[in-house]
Amino acid sequence: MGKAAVAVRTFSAASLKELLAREGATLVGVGDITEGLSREITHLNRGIALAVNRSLNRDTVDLLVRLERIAVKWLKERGFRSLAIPPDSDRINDKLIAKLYHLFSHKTAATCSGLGWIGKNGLIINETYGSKLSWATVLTDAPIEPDRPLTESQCGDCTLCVKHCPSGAVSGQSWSRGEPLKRLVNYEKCRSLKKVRPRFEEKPNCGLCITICPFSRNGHKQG
Ligand code: B12
Ligand code: SF4
Ligand code: SF4
Repeated sequence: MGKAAVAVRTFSAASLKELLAREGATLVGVGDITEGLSREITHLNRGIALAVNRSLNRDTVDLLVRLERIAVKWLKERGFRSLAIPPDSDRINDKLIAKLYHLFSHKTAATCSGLGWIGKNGLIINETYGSKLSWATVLTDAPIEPDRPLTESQCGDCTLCVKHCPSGAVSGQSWSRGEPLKRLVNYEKCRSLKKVRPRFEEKPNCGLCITICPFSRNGHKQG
């Protein structure tokens, strides 16, 4: 006789969400990220998506890391395992941390927790804040009730980021969760703009696809 399935009791993350909001998070969601995990971390099938309404600068990274630590501590106190994915591992010159961003994309946790979809600009679009938010993710094995995912683009007929991208990097295709291999943005073109426009040297890039987006014009940025 086969093994009887053991029902795992889920619990609400309402108190964790409230705690993180008090500590400065603009949005917190929980996603079932089972489909988006690489082999090494399949046991950590919940993603706590954290977003702050700030540009991705040093202070923002520090705030996101602090929020991640609070979530990790909260989970540990309840006996659960977790893994904090650094907000901006690309710019941190540390071999171990640099490996983590290949294990998981913040965009996956954001769509799985229903906090946004992937816009034609390749970025997470939240319907209130657009793509102005900066993101971090804590993966965990805690059986938290997940929020409802977003699986389709809500960009509609808009093509503003396609028309205005100075490097011609945005292809204009629409994202859907069922078609993960679509190439929405040519990142080589996006990166190459830095070489010809020295004023972007200190920045990761021009960011025009954020400011031009109608969804980004609503929320007032804090930093
Ligand atoms: C490397 C990197 C870059 C590179 C390459 C871009 C890229 N690949 O995204 C470069 C230097 C070009 C870059 C540029 C920028 N970046 Co950048 N970057 C990253 C970094 C460190 C890793 C991204 C990565 O390689 N992921 C791996 C690939 C495979 O996944 P992905 O494309 O990110 O996401 C896909 C999956 O999530 C999938 N997906 C979505 N939902 C689901 C659900 C399921 C179930 C599955 C299976 C898959 C799936 O669809 C996504 C799109 O194809 C992330 C931080 C992070 N850890 O996420 C920031 C990040 C993506 N960057 C960010 C930003 C802000 C920028 C810039 C605006 C720079 C700036 N001026 O600040 C530009 C924007 C250019 C653009 N239009 O995208 C933000 C995006 C915020 C947002 N609202 O989306 C991030 C999340 C950093 C952060 N902590 O907030 N970036
Ligand atoms: S950051 Fe600038 S160059 Fe890169 S995709 Fe956005 S608008 Fe284009
Ligand atoms: S500018 Fe328009 S097409 Fe581009 S991401 Fe925003 S809503 Fe989507």
